[in-house]
Amino acid sequence: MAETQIQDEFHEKMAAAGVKALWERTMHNPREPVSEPPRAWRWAEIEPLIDMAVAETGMDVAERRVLSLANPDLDIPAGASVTTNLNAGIQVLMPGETARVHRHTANALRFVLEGGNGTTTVDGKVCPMNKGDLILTPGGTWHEHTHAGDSRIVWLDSLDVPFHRAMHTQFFDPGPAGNFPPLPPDEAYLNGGLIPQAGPGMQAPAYSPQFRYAWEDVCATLDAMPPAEDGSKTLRYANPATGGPAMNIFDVYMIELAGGEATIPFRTTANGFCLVVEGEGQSTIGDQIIDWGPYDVFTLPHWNRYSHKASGDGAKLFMGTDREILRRLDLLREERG
Ligand code: GTQ
Ligand code: FE2
Repeated sequence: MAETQIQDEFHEKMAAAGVKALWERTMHNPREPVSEPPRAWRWAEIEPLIDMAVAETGMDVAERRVLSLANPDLDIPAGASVTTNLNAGIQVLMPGETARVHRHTANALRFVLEGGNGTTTVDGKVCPMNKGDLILTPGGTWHEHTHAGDSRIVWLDSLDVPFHRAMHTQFFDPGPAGNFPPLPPDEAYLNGGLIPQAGPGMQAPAYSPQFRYAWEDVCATLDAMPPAEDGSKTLRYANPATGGPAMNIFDVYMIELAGGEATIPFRTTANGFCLVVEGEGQSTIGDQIIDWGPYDVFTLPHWNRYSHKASGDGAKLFMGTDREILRRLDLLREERG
């Protein structure tokens, strides 16, 4: 706004009254949402920072030793986001270290990059953390980490904290842990289609009763399923009791790409990020091309049309999205092709 405009009486009086002229702010009403460009974080750059972070911090100082992936398009002083509604970071736990029990309203997941003899205990269920495992801590569940191995454990954390921040629904309890709902062990859910029913001493929770999704099971399911027309395979980490998303408003997938075949272009009002689990390739996202390799992370910001293509040997991409938030609000739009 020009200096002279602010000086005039109309604008002075509007400012004093706390109003603004809409016609001076909105030049046009865009038909399509404005989107951010995709962003990528390179494992080659992050990996050396892990040892430096360990040298820099004890758990007494850091509580959680997390390198947050800070998207410059979304960064605010209150905290980093990887994409709209989701954050992500690389967490490291050293032998003998523990992270104290706590719970929060935000949904959280960990995808293990370097395993060892570590565990996450979620509402009393002990979940081993082996390479490739996914461990959920749905909002409200008590969780803590232990490490009885002899080398570092590294995982990708992702939480829907930015959404809770926007909704002002972020609550945190430091522990000690309260009463856990009595849940069957995760093993009781490992035969898809056979679901333990609630009964005496067994409560049906509002979230997935399964907290750990082992890498071997993911690979076995991918091997057993047929590819789509573009050669890709997509599996959803589901709440076994409902077939719905792994966590209420936080949806996660594993995508296997055949080498050399580009996926059918797709765009959605949802926001996602991909962690490259295996393989190398490139993704065309909006008007950019992102080359990627193991443990790189890149974003799929809303309404950018995207297509993935792995090099000769194929690849696996872990994807987290806020799709469920938009779907439940009837705000999901998706276009293939
Ligand atoms: O591991 O419980 O990256 O509570 C941020 C908050 C991880 C966790 C994060 C958390 C955790
Ligand atoms: Fe936590």
